[in-house]
Amino acid sequence: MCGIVGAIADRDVVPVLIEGLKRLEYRGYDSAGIAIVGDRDVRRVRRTGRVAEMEAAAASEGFVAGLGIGHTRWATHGGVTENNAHPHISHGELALVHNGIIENHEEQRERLRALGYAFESQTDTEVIAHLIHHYLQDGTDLLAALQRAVKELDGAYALAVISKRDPERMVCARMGCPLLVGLGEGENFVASDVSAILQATRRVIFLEEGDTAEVTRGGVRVFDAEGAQVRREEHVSDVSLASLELGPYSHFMQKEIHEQPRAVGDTIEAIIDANAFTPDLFGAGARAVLGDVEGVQILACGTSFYAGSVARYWIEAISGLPCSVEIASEYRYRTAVANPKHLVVTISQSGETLDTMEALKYAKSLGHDKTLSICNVPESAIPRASRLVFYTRAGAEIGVASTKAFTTQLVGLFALAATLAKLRGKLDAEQEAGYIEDLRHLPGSIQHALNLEPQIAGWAERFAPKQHALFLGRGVHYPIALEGALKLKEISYIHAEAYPAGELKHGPLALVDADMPVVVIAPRDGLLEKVKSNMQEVRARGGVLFVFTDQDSNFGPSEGVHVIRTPRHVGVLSPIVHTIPVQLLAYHAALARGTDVDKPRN
Ligand code: HGA
Repeated sequence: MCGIVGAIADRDVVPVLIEGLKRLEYRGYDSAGIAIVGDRDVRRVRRTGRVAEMEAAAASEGFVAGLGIGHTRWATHGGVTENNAHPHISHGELALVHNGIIENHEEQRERLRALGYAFESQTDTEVIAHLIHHYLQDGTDLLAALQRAVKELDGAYALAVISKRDPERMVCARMGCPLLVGLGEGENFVASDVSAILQATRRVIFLEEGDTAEVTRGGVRVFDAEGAQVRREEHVSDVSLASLELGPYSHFMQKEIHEQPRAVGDTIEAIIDANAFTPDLFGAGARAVLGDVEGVQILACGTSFYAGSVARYWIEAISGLPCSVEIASEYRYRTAVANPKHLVVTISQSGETLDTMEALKYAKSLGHDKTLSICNVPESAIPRASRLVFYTRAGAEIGVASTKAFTTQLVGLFALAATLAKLRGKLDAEQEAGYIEDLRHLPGSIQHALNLEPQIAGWAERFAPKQHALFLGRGVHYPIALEGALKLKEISYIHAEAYPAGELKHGPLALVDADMPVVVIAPRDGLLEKVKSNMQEVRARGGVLFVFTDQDSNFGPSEGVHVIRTPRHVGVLSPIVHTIPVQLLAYHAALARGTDVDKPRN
């Protein structure tokens, strides 16, 4: 994902921009650049590849300035080339960085071409630079030109713009992509993520949808979508610098996998303190909202979608409410039938996932006003747009492959299932006490699963030369098989598919041979005997099985069947514990293949 950082100060801001871009590297990117306004001209340096290469180029060209913007690009429109990297410049006059996608870029490009603008890149972004330049020509100032330009854009953007004609300010805008302003002493900043500016300040203002802002050394003025000046609350970020450092670990993914006992421990704290599943866990007014829902609609993307898929099993089994789960980018574009008596639950680590945000807006437009967000970042856009919120307490997640966010989301979703059940009279005191006891033991069980790392690393060596892998699970563990396959392909680039084990005979069995390792999530639950039959189907075709099962299951290794035993079966929370081995398997397979774990390609 792209990243933005900008700074205006009485000191040289180039080191601030470079440091900020390095802090954003974890988001994944393919090229990087900075632009500065110095001695009444705009200069820029861009490079494909790593920020360090661009930094060296900036140093050799003697970049020093009190005003500048920087960007890490993750290409959506136009290939990974230096010409497509940001900042984009119009007529040597203004420079702009952009996160997001401009949907009407072709139409704008035609219009600007007719006005005489020549294009250097294939990006959607370049039209914005020329559009602002066009409006500057009739004497409009930089902020007003930006405000006019954004009115003509369809799509999503976070923008920061500087101009050589206006060395005293930087202007910015947000719609659909996060952007914040950092407040310093006689210096100010913009960034798409607070981690980019923590080195300089913790005081931040989160811009809201449709906002534009003018940032000078001495202050910040924010305007809403109608152009009226508004006051946005100042926050003090509590993201710890330690969470942005690797410490003794080799990769952020490894660090974050190992942080899960702590992350889950922090996330269950409020439940343990209350010693109850209470609507208060979900914010003010939750009793009224949750008390009369007749069903649950979960909307999410990627790993969060798999967390929602686990939750469906829990919600239906524990509370008796119907629950459906849908990928947000599908839901937002289809004609859905709303039932306003259903609770809409959105799940997003960052709270800024664009498709999830748009799906929420669409659900609200259909009449859904019972909304709950499960999110890791306080004050982000999705919780702000929801009536209720459950904040996971995973801490900053730096690794691109989500790990601790997933397991803490599962904790929040389990609390929701239990709370809905209790409100509907479906959870007696004994069951409630049992679930709370299960949660209390969860960090310990996760630690036990983490201790299996050496054995799992041994398996990963065998996966490393393979091209394909199959993951199987059943029931509430099927989404864990999906998550395992996603993690493996995302960071090791081994093609991996997940199937509900019962589906094997309806096609995928044709793929199984000795070259296709088959990973099975096989806990000691009511489906274990069924899963064992599915494993026989694999063995009969010469497939080699790698099975994660509980310590107390009656399942052992045999020829072609490798077994690693996770802790004793932990009951209903078993999917959370069984997530750990598939994360470790993906991590070590990636290490064995020598891929860049924290910055996977594409
Ligand atoms: N559409 C722009 C910016 C891409 C982006 O925001 N990625 O996360 C481009 O392709 O350059």
